Amino acid sequence: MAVEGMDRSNLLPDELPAGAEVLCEGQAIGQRMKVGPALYMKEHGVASEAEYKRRMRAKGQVMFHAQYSATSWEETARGLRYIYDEVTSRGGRVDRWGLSLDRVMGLPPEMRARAPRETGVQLHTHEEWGQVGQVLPIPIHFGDHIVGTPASMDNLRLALETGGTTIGNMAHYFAYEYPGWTDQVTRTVDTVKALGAIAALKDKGVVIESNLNDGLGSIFHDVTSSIGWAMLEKYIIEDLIGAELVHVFGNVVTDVHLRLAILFAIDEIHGGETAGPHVNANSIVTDDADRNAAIVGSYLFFDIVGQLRRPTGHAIYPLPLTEYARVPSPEEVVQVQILAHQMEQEARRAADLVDFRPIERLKKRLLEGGQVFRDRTLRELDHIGIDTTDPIEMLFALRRIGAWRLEELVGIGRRDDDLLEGDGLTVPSDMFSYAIATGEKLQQGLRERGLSQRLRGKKVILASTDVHEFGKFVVEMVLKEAGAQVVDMGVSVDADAIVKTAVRAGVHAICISTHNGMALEYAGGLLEEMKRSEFEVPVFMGGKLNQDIEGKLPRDVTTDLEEMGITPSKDVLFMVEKLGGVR
Ligand code: B12
Repeated sequence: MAVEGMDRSNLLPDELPAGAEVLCEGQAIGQRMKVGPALYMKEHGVASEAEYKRRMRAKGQVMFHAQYSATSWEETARGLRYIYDEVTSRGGRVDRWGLSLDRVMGLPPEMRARAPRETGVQLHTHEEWGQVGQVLPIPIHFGDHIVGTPASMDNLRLALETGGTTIGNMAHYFAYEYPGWTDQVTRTVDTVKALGAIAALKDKGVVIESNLNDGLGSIFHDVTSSIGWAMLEKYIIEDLIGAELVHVFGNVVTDVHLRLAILFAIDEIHGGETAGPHVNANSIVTDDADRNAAIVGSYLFFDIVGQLRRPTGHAIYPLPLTEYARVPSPEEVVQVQILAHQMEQEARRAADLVDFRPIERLKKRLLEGGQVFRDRTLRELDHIGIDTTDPIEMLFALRRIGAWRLEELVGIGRRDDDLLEGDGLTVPSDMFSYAIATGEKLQQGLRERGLSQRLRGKKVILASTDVHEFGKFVVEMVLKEAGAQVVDMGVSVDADAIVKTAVRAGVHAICISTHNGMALEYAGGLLEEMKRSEFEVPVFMGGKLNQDIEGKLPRDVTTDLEEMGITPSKDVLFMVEKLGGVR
């Protein structure tokens, strides 16, 4: 079934090089690349995280993952040492840690200074990269902004040299934009080259990681689509490229049945062979840290039970209870690591009470639906003239199609003509259900306050500054219910693009959703651009209204934004009321 406007000529540019040649080049570079040694390799006598993980798995050890990054490396290193020492001295165990790089690290070094500063650490020198592998005696997960970015080759080399062997993040290739970067051909070619290098290092235990909830996989409405997507990634990375792929998931999965079913499904997709990186925390929490203790305790219990039942090698990630507000402090990381360690004792005592039959049934459904999604995607791509054996064509075409169009085209909830009966087989994603419920509640509030159609005749631009799109999705639901005409610019939109479109479309207001600790810097750039274009309309900003300041936790900047003339608010109904008064 062809979709209008979707054929080879408008999915692929003319000048794409052949995937096989780029792969060969990457493999040759990979053979010359040096891996480590990191501190953990020397301490444990292993060559890679995968080897370390398999050893721990054989011992029946449940592993724990910690994530911590301040904005400077110095502060990050200090925090990490504190976390490791404190958890260890209190009888806990951290088995691996993840580095959260600032998104600008995905840009070539010469472009980084011009991009707005966001949440996450920046590594400025070779020495800083070198210290990453030496700071703790446990494996490092380079989960963000290495491969899949415009800086894929350089970042891969530096990550390997410091001793990283689990390298992310394939998901970023498909769903992330990098500020000011528009050349997707070069980015794709470098990504495939880097994957070729990783394939050459497979025997040394180097693996490429993809976070299923951090790319297209987090946007699909149906979990079977995410599982099908995992199968597709495996086809591209393993069958076409020859590298080893591992999957992370879980950030937007609340339901514990689903968490376990996805874990087991992923393990089956990988033939029960790989040592998984970690199961991410369920980060859909409330704005009350005390309540979050129950949410975190519940998923930790079941994630641990899952590892006891089926040791996939995935480490457990305890989520700091203040997740909803901002990035955590080292003390908040320690608190929840200790909670998780105690939870392991509880889970070991009660694991036999869990009935896995419903989970196995759900897993089977996910795998069946996923297989249909994967097969249909390959068939459709082939049908429109994409060479499904060429990794460059595959990556480029899938990125262009995007999650929503792909799901519309091949998802099992939309089409039930073959292999499966569609009814009742979809498994709605938690995040999507949550966003819809939030939007509907706000729409109801709008009606109760008599604000329906208050914005009729108003044209409004809506955009997200970064990858977070559910806040924007909810705001759009409300604006439409209020009768506004919404110009949706999507996610990861640069400020100058917003102003250009705003001028062209003659909008009455600009609404920005932002979450990455860049609110102040982004607002400054936007206002400057508006001034340059002599364009003046009200600007609303919502989401996480904070700014990362070098070395410190992000600071709330609501007052600063107000002083600049922006209306900062998380309250969408307040925005509608205010906007209703704008002529
Ligand atoms: C889901 C999620 C993700 C998903 C996003 C999936 C997707 N496709 O959208 C994924 C996994 C991809 C992700 C990635 C990252 N995330 Co995130 N993520 C979250 C999470 C868990 C939920 C956000 C969400 O969707 N909430 C649901 C929506 C409906 O609520 P909302 O966004 O708050 O919107 C409401 C209001 O704020 C308001 N609103 C929103 N926008 C607007 C706009 C206007 C004009 C108005 C009036 C109102 C308004 O209306 C909504 C309805 O009430 C939060 C933590 C949390 N629990 O809040 C972290 C969080 C936002 N993420 C965070 C970070 C750091 C990241 C990363 C940078 C991590 C990294 N280093 O890679 C990356 C982003 C990289 C990039 N390039 O952008 C941080 C931000 C830290 C900070 N600024 O202090 C948070 C707070 C987590 C944390 N504690 O560290 N994330």
